[in-house]
Amino acid sequence: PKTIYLKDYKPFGYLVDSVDLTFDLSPHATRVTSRIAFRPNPEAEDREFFLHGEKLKLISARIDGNEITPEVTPEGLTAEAPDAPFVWEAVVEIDPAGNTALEGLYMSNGMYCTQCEAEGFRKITYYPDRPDVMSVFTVRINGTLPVLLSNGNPKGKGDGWAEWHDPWPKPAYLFALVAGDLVATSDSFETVSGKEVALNLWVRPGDEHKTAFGMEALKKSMKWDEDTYGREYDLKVFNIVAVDDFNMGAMENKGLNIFNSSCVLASPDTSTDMNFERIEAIIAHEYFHNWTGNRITCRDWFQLCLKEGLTVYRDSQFTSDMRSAPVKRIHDVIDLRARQFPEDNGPLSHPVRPESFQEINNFYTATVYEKGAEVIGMLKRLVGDAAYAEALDLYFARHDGEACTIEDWLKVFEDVTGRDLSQFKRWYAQSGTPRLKVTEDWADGSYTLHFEQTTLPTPGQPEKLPQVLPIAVGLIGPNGDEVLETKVLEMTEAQQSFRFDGLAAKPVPSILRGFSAPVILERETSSAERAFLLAHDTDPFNRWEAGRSLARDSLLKMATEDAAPDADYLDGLVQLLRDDTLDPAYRALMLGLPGQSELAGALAEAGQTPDPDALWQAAERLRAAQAVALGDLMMPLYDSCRIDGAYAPDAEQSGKRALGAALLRLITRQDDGAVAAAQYAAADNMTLQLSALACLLQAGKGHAELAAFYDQWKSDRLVIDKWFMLQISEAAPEQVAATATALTEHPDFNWKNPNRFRALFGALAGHHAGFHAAGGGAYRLLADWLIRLDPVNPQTTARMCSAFQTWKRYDSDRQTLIGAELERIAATPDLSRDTAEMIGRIRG
Ligand code: BAL
Ligand code: ZN
Repeated sequence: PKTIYLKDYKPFGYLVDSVDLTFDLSPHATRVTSRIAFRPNPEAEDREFFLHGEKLKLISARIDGNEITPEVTPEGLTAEAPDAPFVWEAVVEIDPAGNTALEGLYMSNGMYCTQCEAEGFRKITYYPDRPDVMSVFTVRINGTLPVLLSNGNPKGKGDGWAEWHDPWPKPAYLFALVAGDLVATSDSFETVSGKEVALNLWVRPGDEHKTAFGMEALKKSMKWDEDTYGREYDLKVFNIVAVDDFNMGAMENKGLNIFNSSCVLASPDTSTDMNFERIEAIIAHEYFHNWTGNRITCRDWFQLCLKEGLTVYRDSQFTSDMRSAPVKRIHDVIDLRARQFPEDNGPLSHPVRPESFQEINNFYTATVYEKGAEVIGMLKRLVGDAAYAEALDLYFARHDGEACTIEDWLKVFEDVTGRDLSQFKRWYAQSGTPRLKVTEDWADGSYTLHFEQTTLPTPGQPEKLPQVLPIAVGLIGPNGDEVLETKVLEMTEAQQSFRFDGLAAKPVPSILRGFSAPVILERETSSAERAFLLAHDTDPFNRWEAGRSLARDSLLKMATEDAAPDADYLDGLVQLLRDDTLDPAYRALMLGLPGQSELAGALAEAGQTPDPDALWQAAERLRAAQAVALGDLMMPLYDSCRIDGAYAPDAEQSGKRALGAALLRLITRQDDGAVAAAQYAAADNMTLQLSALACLLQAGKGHAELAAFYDQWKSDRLVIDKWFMLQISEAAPEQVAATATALTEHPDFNWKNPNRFRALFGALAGHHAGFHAAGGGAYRLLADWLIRLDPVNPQTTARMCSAFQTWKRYDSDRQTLIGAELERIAATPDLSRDTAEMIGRIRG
């Protein structure tokens, strides 16, 4: 496969003035007629007329009305084109019903829909399918299905046809078409300048009761983007469609967002609080793309973080404003450590702006998205809120309608602040997570913090340079009072010290408040000092972090030295749980333990080989110790989490249910599942039902409830995804592979549906001790199914390969077993480019 490099970027030889498309829909033989007005691009040197096109049957091609015979390859076509404006016309035939890869135009449950990002449009018709080619689109759909949708504003419709016109120039990756037997929940939004926007959320008949929350989330997002970023919506209509078969979470097509049904459909009886929060965030994310992604798009796919990092940052701000900012920050950091850190510190490590790829689909990663968002958070911290707002205004004013680069993005900050951001730009170019080592000095009222940053080599990058690190620091006096409020230290050197004078006594430092930079902090401290911060830190993130690091160190010592649970940790935890002034959601987070994979990573980092069984046992013992330490506190606290009145998926209620669920896990260890069974029986919403079932399964009980759950929900595909997932995630390690194998034989295991495939294999790969259980049964099972899925759906297969990315951490037996599976996948004939690239990188 060909490797594509950022440094080779060249503009396309032609500009596109307009695109007219006509679709004659038919499941196996859809005709796509295109009429495209091209003119020479004065910025381009090369006039080669190459149009991307894959899996297309070319029926006819014309230039200025004259039939031509282009040179066609599996990647596209080349034709002789004039060095003057001309009209291209082509007719192609495609097979949506045979398109199982779910890229381009495909069918899901009798409905036509599209996914064009990143390079799906080339499977619809011949086109310069690259984000820097922008045009207005007019679309006519001829088909017998009742609802026919495309981007932009409706232009007309009649029996068996509809026309749409999108006045905003866009790249082809934002094209969308939907045709189906759909029903809408409709509403409207009046924009800040008084324009009325029609809002529709389209679903399959039977799902109407799951649309209300999504619609409210959309309206909140529209208002928030006006209030916070001054961004107004720009079309007469905004359509959202829910689709069951979808590779991603959702897609921001202009005026016609398409959502994986799991990321938009919600109802209290079928969705958990976490589902609701995620749906609200994804609706916001896709809506926010209208400005950060659509109106200002990416010049090329190397710039993906330009839209994704910024839009993730914006959706995290939105969630912080709608819910609890500290809780959101903690959730984000848990997620970053669970998904981005392993990527950044393993064979798949790549910069936020990659410099090469074989298959761009493989770069929709936690690094591009979540680390990309962290980089924006750091930039905002460094320049301040006011300059950030000014820079964003300038970005929108200067680049509206353009396809931009990270250089354009940083330039608006440089112009607004006068700062030189060339060193900061390393965050986009340098991969790997920086380690930040901290030591201290204390003498004569002066306290000095010494920092040293290093980043280990990553694939293709043996040498690393110092990054700009905003380090938010506070100091706390021995009596627990804060003696220095949060101050942002700006570290730019490999080693740097910061002194604080005039202190009466040696303070305790609270470093990296709010997780002000995505680094691994290394500091030798005592349990007592961490317990002190757990009790006194005024920064909610670092207070949580103090507890988290106590738990982590205790677990590591328990796993490797057979140590007893840390008493300081347990004492501190009990104090916090008693504190009714603290938000229940925050207390629930305090009860959480670091993930097993995170612990394995910490051991590997320290040069030790993680033993998955020992880590599992350590977590079991620490949970048991938590239950003993909390003792009589648990039941009254659990009871206090009960909610009288109607269910609402808001921050307050979901915080209480989260704390109740965390306590129920501990209570179930002591009462054999009595309280969990009672909660299950009385549950009137999915959050309570599922958390009770999880506890029962974990205790080796709940067989009757599991069967009843299936019977109750067998016609709800999203709930059945949970049923698949839960049985694996709550199984004992030695049962995991067998449980997963049995579930692959269940009649409801529709493996071609990405949600179902991910429910089963995501749970398998996510159960650390089960996935790595001796013998390698789970490795084999996953590899078997990746090999089976690859010819059907390369994108979902390739994503799932990352389950193996940490393989070099483990002992030689496990490495041999995983290595054999990787080799077996690599040796599969006709492996997709997606999977071949991933397996190649993972094998190293
Ligand atoms: N652009 C792909 C889906 C998303 O990030 O919104
Ligand atoms: Zn996005």
